[in-house]
Amino acid sequence: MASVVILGTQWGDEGKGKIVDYLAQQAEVVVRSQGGSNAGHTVAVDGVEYKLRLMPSGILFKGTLNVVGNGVAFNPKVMLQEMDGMIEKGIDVSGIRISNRAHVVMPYHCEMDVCLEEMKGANKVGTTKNGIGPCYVDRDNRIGIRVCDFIDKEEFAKRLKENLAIKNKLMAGVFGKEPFDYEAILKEYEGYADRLRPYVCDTIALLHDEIRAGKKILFEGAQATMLDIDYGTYPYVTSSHPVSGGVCVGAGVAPRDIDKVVGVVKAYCTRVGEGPFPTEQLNEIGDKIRDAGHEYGTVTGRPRRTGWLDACVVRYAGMLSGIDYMAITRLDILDIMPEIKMCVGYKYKGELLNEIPASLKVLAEVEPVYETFEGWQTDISGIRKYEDLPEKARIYLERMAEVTGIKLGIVSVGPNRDQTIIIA
Ligand code: 2SA
Ligand code: GDP
Ligand code: MG
Repeated sequence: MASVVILGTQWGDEGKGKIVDYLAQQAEVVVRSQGGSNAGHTVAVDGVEYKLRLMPSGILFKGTLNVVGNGVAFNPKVMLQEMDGMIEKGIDVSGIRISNRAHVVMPYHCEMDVCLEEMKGANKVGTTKNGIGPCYVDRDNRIGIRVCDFIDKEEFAKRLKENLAIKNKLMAGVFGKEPFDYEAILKEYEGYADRLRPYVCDTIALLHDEIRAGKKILFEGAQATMLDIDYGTYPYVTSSHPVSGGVCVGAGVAPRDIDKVVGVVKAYCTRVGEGPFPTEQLNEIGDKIRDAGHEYGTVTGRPRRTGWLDACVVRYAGMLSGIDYMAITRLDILDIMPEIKMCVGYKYKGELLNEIPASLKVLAEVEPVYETFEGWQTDISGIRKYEDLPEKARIYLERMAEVTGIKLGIVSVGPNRDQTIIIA
């Protein structure tokens, strides 16, 4: 392993945190390059569960550098809460490095996220209300506040004033809300800046040096391909690029510095928030999967929508990100299913589609073409070798590789680090 990207191939919550944690055992640097506190990675180590949002998962390993890249929507309050939680558990946080170019999530971003969702009514995106979209909008509107400005007292005071002059007009005039208090935000954020200043640096130069020194680097994806602002089910997407190309922009590394791309694939499929989901099972099968898999949002606690694996989506993710191999997670959740289905194509008005349709109207109307597999109906959570998996499980996995055109690399059969099968 040299530098590896780990990303989600579906609509998120594939179990990226667990796979990152597994591979982070060999990593020297773990990097987040997009998203922010909207992410929720649950990692179980020695029976202890850690819920990480902004913090790179490498924090759970001693001596690892944990980089929050320039592409991250950085919420200092959440970062400090996570750091304090780690310190309480005796975890060393001195290896955190925060990009001086990352954009800061401000209280008005969170409020705007809530207000916009309310205004959209039935057309809401179903965001996590973490202010991620509004923070990126300010970046693109060129009025965002970057970490380098946030830790500079004078600059921060000036930029906050400029921003509130605009935001307070919007809040009062458009949303009918109370204006934000300049002094209160200034004081709150100065406090955060004082604590976070020692961790801020030029992470681009840092990563460049680490790469040249031959260090093992893991780029940890948040959200997933179908939530990508350009490639996902727009507008029901997040505001960043969770594909492998996004890593270059969000961390400041060159394409040639990425050696491998791992696509994490949940053995079935889930989605939180609104938007089309062709293989969704709004029936007792969906309920059974949700119950067996405890499928509820890590950040918001929302019940996740559930359905069968959509191999068309995974194939698309492979194409977009150049995935070298798949890490299949949560295969054990399907242990109880007498029958399992996999979507291998879409039909639209009687025609077979070769691509994921751009139009949501079309995607909402496609009819999944399913292949049906016999369930193995046995507990696989204790299995550690591929050849020891029931034949019926291997048939399912091998068909997945065939339809997606992506090799199998890892199969996860439980949340713990050791519940992992490596396929040579
Ligand atoms: P946002 O908040 O602007 O990024 O929301 C836009 C869409 O992106 C989806 N999204 C997610 N989907 C799955 N998991 C996410 N993280 C948390 C988790 C979610 C939670 O790991 O469980 O706790 O509910 C995540 N973050 C964003 C979101 O549902 C919208 O569809
Ligand atoms: P992420 O956002 O992609 O990191 O995924 P989440 O952490 O939001 O959700 C995945 C959940 O599945 C977490 O609770 C993990 O501990 C758990 N998990 C990961 N892999 C497996 C697996 O193979 N089997 C089971 N049963 N749970 C798993
Ligand atoms: Mg998650």
